[in-house]
Amino acid sequence: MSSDGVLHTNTPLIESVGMSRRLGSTVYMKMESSQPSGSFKIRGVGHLVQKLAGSKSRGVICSSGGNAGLATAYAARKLNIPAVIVVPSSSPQLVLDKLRDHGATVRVVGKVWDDANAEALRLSQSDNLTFVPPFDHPLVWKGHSTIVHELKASLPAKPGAVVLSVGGGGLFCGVMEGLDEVGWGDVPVLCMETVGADCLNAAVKARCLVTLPDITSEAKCLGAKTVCRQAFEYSGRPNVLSELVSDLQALEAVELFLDEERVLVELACGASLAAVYSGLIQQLQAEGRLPKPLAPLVMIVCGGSSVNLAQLQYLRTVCK
Ligand code: PLV
Repeated sequence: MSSDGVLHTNTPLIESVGMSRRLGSTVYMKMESSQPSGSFKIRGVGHLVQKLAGSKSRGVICSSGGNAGLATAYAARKLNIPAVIVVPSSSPQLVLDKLRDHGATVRVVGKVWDDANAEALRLSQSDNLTFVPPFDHPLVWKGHSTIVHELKASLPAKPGAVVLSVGGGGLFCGVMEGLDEVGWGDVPVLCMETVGADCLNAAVKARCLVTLPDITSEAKCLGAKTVCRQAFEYSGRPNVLSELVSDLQALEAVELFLDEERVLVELACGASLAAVYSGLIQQLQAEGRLPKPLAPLVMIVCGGSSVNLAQLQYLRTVCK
């Protein structure tokens, strides 16, 4: 915890020479992978837990694909309150181990995050625990919006675009809120998902909220079946783009990022990295959907802890 009582850290903003060379314009990486819980999630979850739970709470309960749970477990440990984390069976063992290392009680319920969420909501009432929603809450968005305030303090001028990954849409909502607050509301925002965890893209195409029948992507941390309403509403703005990559493109991006930047991130983050590495942004520029040349682009390296070398090898065998 920092001296001002905030649970997240102000993360580095680093120029990526490799990504800049590929894109033909400067790319800055906002290194959320270096947050104490391994992802940006501690910003929003930390803020919510501090506001709603505090040290008098009987405890907190979070439904998570992994990273929101880790952020909750970390926050609860810092505040000395108990944490219960409900994860679906798709969460790898390494996440369950990390959650227990933080002292959290772990429950594995259902196949995908939506199943775990229903159980967490039920337990929050029966056991009188403070419910921590991983993405759909204004306090979570407020916490995530600090990313943009840090960008504003570090960048000399407005970025050309911001690239981020979308699961349930909490990060997207927080970034949109922050952009509005600092007067950058017209900056293009590229929302990235993988095929099979594409609830925002499906909603954009259908022009209404859509519940996916299943999560078929290996990027389980993007695997909410329905995007939150606020994210859908932001997606109607003319400066918002929603695009998809395959699991394989996301995995190749994770591998290239590890080689070039020496940082290991999750497939959920690889979806964003693939926007540069797969040539998608260059294609959007060619189609006139993003400006060319582009002012410095900000890549939100959202991070994620559901990955190690063994998991990477496993993903090699299953990603298509
Ligand atoms: N993961 C959530 C939701 O899972 C969780 O419970 O951890 N990048 C990483 C590394 C993430 O872990 C997540 C969300 C996202 C991106 C997307 O963030 P969101 O949900 O705010 O759009 C089902």
